[in-house]
Amino acid sequence: MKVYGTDTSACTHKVLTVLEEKGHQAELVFVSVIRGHDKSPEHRKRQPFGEIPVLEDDGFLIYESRAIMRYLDRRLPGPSLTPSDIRAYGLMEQWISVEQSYVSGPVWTLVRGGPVYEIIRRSPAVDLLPPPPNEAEAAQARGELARAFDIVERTLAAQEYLAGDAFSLAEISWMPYLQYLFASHGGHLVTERPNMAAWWQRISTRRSWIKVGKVLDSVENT
Ligand SMILES: N[C@@H](CCC(=O)N[C@@H](CS)C(=O)NCC(=O)O)C(=O)O
Repeated sequence: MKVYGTDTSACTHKVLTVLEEKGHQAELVFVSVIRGHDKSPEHRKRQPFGEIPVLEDDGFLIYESRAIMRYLDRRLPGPSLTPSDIRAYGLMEQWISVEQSYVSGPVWTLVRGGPVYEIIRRSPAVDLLPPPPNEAEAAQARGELARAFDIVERTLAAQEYLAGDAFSLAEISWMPYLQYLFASHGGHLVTERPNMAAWWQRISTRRSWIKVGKVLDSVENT
């Protein structure tokens, strides 16, 4: 298998974490957003929207990070990351959807206001990038995250993981964004919520995440 992306890309992290959890090796083919690789005709044949990641499995191509997570979980042997109980399964899907609908967007707004984005903006692609948020936009993003995180906090008062009593794809869909939030002066939104802080401690110390969860630290790695 091949994964097209970079080892500091949040969307690619979801795919790499599932692979690690499954104990499966895949080749990471460096396709950099900042260098414009993702918009090349060659990459658009793999991903017509010009984004990363893409998975190639014996000639079969699939894109969209959350679709790839689900594909890999069914495709590969190893511990299942999808609950067998139908209600827990539904909750896993609910929390993946919450991440996509209410969390990743405001996290990126805050990332654009923080040190990681200063690194990204040193790249030649700076003119193609949106500007950092103004204070009103950043405050709105913090408010949106606070609302979502309060809901998570209440959920985690009664259970250890989003879907119930086991780590699942729901955690893997959230972790890359939380990691980037911590790297962008937004970690207090997690740590000031005790249940969420304990959950983050639990999931971010997993062997898979320790290996995968790298935040961009230089323009060379973009
Ligand atoms: N919905 C896509 C989003 C992928 C995405 O946003 N990838 C980013 C890097 S993490 C990217 O390729 N950005 C390029 C761009 O927006 O032009 C997925 O989940 O795979």
